[in-house]
Amino acid sequence: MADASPTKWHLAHTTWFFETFILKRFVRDYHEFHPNYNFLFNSYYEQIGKRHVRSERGMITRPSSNEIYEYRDHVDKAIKDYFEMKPTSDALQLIELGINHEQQHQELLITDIKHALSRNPLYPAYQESRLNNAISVRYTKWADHPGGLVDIGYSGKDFIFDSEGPRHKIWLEPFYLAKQPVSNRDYISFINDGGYQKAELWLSDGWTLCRKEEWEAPMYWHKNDQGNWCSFTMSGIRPINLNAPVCHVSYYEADAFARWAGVRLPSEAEWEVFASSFNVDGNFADTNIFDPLPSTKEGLAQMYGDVWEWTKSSFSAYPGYQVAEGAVGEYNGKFMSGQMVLRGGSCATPSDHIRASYRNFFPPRARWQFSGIRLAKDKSAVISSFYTNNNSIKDTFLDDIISGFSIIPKSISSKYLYDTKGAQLFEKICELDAYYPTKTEVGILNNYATEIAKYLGSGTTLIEYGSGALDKIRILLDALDDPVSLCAIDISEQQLQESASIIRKAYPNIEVFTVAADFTSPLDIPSSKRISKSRTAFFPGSTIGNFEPNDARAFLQTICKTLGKNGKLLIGFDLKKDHERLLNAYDDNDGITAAFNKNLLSRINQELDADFNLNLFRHIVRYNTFEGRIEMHLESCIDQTINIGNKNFFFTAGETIHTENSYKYHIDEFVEIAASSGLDKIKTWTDKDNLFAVILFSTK
Ligand code: AVI
Repeated sequence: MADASPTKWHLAHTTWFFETFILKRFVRDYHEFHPNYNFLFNSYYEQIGKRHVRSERGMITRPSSNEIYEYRDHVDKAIKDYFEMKPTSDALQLIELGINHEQQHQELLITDIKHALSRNPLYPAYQESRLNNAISVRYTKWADHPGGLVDIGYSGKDFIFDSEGPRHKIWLEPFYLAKQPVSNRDYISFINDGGYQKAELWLSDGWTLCRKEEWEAPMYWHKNDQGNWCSFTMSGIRPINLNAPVCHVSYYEADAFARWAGVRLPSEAEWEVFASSFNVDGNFADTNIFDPLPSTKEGLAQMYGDVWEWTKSSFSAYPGYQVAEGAVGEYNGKFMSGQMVLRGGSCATPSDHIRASYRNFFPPRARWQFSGIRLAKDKSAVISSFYTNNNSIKDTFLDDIISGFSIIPKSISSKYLYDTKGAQLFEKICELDAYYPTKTEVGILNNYATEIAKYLGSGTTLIEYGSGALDKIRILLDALDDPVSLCAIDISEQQLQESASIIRKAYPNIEVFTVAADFTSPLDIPSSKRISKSRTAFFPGSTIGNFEPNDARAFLQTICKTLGKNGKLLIGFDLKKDHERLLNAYDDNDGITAAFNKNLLSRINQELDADFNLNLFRHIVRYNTFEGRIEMHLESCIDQTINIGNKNFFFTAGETIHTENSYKYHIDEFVEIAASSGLDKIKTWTDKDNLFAVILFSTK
């Protein structure tokens, strides 16, 4: 393989580096080991002279390994002798460069041996497996950065490669960085979703290469006879560890994966501002495992070691960068074209070789390095959570629309779906056969009301968040032993009063309070005349799925505060399931959900004096596998300009406005989110088809 070199060549070349740049330059009577080695072992230094063709290094049968060891001994001895002669500071700097250069080749030794062994049909193992059975931790996906003016580049006094400086300022827009690298599990979803077959996900050069090389998975992956993915490792062919970071992907694959996931790769500055607050610690070559491991740490993890992380930054000069004089100036500077930066080191990098400012670079096609993916996304492109504002006054609405339409992709907060017409349409959606969540949840509550009531005990105060028509709470009220009071919280005052008066009539012994407010903020719950023994929050309908996971966590914490110690939360949420069923639920044949979605445009027309033509937008529903959510969008059918008040917004044909996210969870994913918000699971109830779950939690 043209990029890889034989082991003995690496040893000879790193030796040649010391001979050429130190001994020949600084030691007057140095005796060159062999007159032809300069030709054989010069890698790419034009100023040093002509050299052997890179792609034919594998054919160098002579000198033998023994002769190269003799060469090494000769150079080592000469360097040692030179140390006795008090080297100049210029020479010392070059010796340090030579040592760091050699560390780079230590990594290449591993990557090139791996490649050579992988080409042997017997798939020989370099070593016994040293993989440990680390259990990976689940995690919140994104670390938050406010953006602003930051400094990047090296600022200390130790050795660095010239391209790591000068330190300089750079402006970052607010963004999120994924807390862990993309796992093999995530990557298999991309493969299964036809990621390698969809041209629209790929950069043009990447797509051409993907077709030409017939890529269908990362390098070294094979399917075994049972159709399961395995990969060639330093311990031979092994099953893929789903929780370990994906590895041996090119920049093109990393970029296509990010596009598929609806996000992007980080810039090197975004990577560095986070990495610089961590000590360099991780799975490096020193562990001798030579394979990436699953993360065992909560939070931002594996910034260092395991896999080099492709960034979206091309390798280029920082402001003020100056190429070193002479041939060593060819070390980095001349590669500042057509290469992308990778950060953080890998399981084949010596640990003391890496630092936050370290910039590795490879052409976007390269796959044989231990290269993986960490994602990032723009903060401005993220839809804010459901019901986050406490009012819908015209100014806020207009501001939100203007800011949502001024970014790419355009978006509107899903809370604006619920004006009077929108709320009516949503009620119609709940009656649709295709929209299973409402009926399924009601079924679960009916089936298990007696059991739920036992857990809640007698004399409780119920608090319902986003209470709407107050239908589902009746199932609980009917089953509960002597409930004391009900506090219904909803943003719509009118609906609250209407529903509350119905409940008061039906349940005269229960004191009913109403709070018209944004229910995501902490609230004072009015005290009842009768003393209640406990507080129970009720949050049905999978509305929690309309929150971004971080916002969901924050909201659950708010509920915990309101409940106090030993409170209980009964919450309903929609489960992950086959995509077809999900897509049908959000794109019904009667067009009710489409009308619900498009009603947003009528609302903007009416309230903000806009001129949307509803026929020129279509309702689009997608399941985003990576994020685990249904997305609703409105797609422009043609190129068009929309006037909103005195502002114009241009929509290209096919461009979408992202209008809603509806997250779907596995039960254990949700329990984990709740646990990290201070809630312990008491019991889970589901329906027979596992479509929906209702869980009872208690506060700690
Ligand atoms: C309110 N929420 C739980 C609904 C959902 O399923 O996410 C909103 C909805 N959007 C389209 N259909 C229903």
